[in-house]
Amino acid sequence: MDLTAADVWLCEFPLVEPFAASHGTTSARTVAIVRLRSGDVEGWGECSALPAATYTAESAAGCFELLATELLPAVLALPTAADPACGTPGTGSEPDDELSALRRTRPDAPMALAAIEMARLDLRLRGAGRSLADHLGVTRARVPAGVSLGLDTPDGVVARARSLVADGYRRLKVKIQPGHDAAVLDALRSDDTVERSGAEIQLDANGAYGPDDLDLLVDLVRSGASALEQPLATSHVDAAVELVTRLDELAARAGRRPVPVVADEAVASVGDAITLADRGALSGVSIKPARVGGLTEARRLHDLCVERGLAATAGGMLETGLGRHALAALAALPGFDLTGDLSPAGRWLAADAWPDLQLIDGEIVVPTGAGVAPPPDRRLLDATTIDGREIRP
Ligand code: OSB
Ligand code: MG
Repeated sequence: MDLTAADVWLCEFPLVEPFAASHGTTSARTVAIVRLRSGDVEGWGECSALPAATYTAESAAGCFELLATELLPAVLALPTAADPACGTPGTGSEPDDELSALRRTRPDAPMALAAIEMARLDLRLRGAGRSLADHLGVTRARVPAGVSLGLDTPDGVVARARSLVADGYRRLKVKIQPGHDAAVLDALRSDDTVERSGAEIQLDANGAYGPDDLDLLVDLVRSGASALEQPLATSHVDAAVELVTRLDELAARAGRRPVPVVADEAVASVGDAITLADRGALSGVSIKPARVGGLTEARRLHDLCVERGLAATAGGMLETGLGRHALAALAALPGFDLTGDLSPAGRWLAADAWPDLQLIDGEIVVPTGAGVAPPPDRRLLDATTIDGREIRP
């Protein structure tokens, strides 16, 4: 399957509302999209880097440029796959070896490379008439839906939470930072509508706390948080060890499973997760395909979490319907025991070129069509395009 052309777009999708986290506020979703062509067959890939390099060092526009000038020209020179049936069905972990040289020269571009990996996989799966869910060997047809809430006042968070539990969500991941934490959680826990829904409340700080904040973080767990995602900045490994230890002790006294300290920004690879797990600095991982360089590494991280008894959650990046389809298939693997960022793209995007995930009775339907996702509506894609390039071999 030789590639005949590649395209990359920089698109801007309007957001339903701005999304605020301790690393910054996103007001419109600029996103880089890749298409690979082999004759009549197309493969699409999303680069989930955010509009600005806040969460990680990559940005959508920076990735667009890198893809157009360096990565896609290099990819056009590679064979797509020796085996058009994509390796052994159901293992999902066969390495895309042809990409490994590029990964070594560009360790700083996991999100751009994840887009290429997704497009290559989509192309191969579409050619073989197989779904991503089948390729990964997933076991579930539906997964519990989960949704994130940006930083806001306690009243603002509660108002949004009420409408989200009415939509069927039973897991809310609430952004916190110093000054926007205990009061927000207390307001949620004392709201009748939210409490009666039985929704669990996870907290995500994007690394906004330090070693002096451990008492506060433990108190958030005492007040009912069901997970702490990246509470400490990635450099505070010793403090993370102490936090994990204190939460383990708290759970042992209560005879319960510990509330997990979930690493997000701190884990860029399976190697990072092993290092932190060996030190006792995490008890769960938010597995984001983009952050770790693609679905193959995400699958390996899932397998590691199962092997080590770590909590695993499928992490989102405000993706379009394309990235959200990939996330839903991944999240259907059996080791994802913590509800992830599994909301339709429409929770964030006011317009999208891709069909969206289906949310039914608080669950997301795992897509089973050929490829990673259905193809986009080209008129909508063109209408949101800021820049586009075609690359020929
Ligand atoms: O920290 O989990 C995060 C979005 C972009 C970058 C980082 C994060 C997030 C989210 C949104 O929390 C989750 C989602 O896409 O639903
Ligand atoms: Mg996070």
